Amino acid sequence: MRVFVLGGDGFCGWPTALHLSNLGHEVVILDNLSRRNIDNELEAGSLTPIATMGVRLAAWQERSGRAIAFHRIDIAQEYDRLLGLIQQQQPDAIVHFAEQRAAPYSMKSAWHKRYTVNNNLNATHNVLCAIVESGQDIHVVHLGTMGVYGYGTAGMKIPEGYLEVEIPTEAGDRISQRILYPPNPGSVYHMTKTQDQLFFFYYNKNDRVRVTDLHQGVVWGTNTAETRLDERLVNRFDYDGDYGTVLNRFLMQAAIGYPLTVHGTGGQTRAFIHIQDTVRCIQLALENPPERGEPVKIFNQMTETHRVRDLATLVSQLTGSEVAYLDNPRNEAAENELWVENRCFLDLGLQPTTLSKGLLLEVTEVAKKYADRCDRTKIPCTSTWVKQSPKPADSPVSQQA
Ligand code: NAD
Ligand code: USQ
Repeated sequence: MRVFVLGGDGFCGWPTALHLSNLGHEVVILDNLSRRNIDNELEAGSLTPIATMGVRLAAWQERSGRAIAFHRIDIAQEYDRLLGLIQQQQPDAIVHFAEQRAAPYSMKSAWHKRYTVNNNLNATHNVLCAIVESGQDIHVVHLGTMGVYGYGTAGMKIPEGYLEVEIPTEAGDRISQRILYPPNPGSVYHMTKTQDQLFFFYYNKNDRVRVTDLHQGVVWGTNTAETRLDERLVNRFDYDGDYGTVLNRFLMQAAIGYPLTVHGTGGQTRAFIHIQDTVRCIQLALENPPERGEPVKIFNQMTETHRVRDLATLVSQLTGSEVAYLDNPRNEAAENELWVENRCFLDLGLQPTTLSKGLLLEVTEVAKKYADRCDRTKIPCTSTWVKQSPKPADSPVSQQA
């Protein structure tokens, strides 16, 4: 099938584009390279030396004999170009990764909050709007997040998107309804993902757009079967305080002898998935599209849950590194339980890459190999969720100032 991969230069998008191309699909990447520009803004970079898009695509063609097309386009801003590409190329499916995905980045300042909202909501809406305007029946596979649910459970497994509820009526009987699981975002970034869900709900109901929304946990690992084929295909590895995610940060910190940065007590429980399983899940989602008229399919794309402090202990046992318990820059529950239903992908044949199998390989294959590229000054998380309140204008301190 012909597949557009929006955000195909990013951490999840690049290995997905290669995986789909390797399977024989005709892949077209659309990306505005904003993630690389954010690296410039933050004066941080991938631990792995990622090649430019031109070099990446040439290396893939050389290794696999397959071509991937690339269009540099801002999905959130360039609606007419997006529509034109859809009309000309008539993709069977669009995999949508093209959003600003870091919670700490989204909380840095009012500018970053507004950028994240404008970028993510317009990108998702433009995709849906252009599909409808094109008149084509295109399957959208979107990368959402486990964070749309919040991370608490009412003593039950978080279902795959929908919750069956019973509501007492005024007449005294009870009616059953299937609703979207109540959203509970923990950052401006996560909030954009809860709003994406409503776009999907609406366009699916009104225009019968076929959508699969993948509520993914924290992704760990770096390489996949395809990105390992050539150094020029290496995937990005973020370790800085804004974009680095917790487990990959711990692995890199262990490799350079930096005490593992646990926020608070580390009692936060989160869902995790390896990048190799991410690309396999996208394949499974594309191969099992919803029928026209079927409601939005929602899958929980995760394979394990762990407490942050348990991950730190595990990495520390493997590597001998120290663990540092730091003030938590985020506004989040100090401790939570998390149970997640993930039968949909397991039933479709996903065989999870477990931490116990993949962790040590990741430390030696990536974190240690590229340790000398790390800039230690970029490790601390400086983005705080709640800014210090300004002093009241008439307080004695401000009067003195
Ligand atoms: P990333 O930042 O590495 O990649 C996103 C890509 O999208 C980048 O290449 C960026 O340049 C591009 N992009 C952003 N806005 C764009 C726009 N307006 N037009 C065109 N291109 C644009 O992020 P990632 O880690 O690959 O995440 C991809 C998706 O998966 C995100 O939507 C994210 O919310 C979701 N996700 C990621 C994780 C994770 O742990 N990385 C976990 C759950 C869900
Ligand atoms: N944490 C630490 N130490 C660190 C970094 C993080 O203790 O050095 C803690 C955080 O406080 C948080 C947890 O680890 O409690 C997870 O943080 P994270 O940065 O690994 O992940 P998060 O901000 O939730 O975001 C990532 C991706 C995002 C995706 C989300 C999936 O960046 O795109 O949507 O994971 S989920 O968490 O399931 O919502």
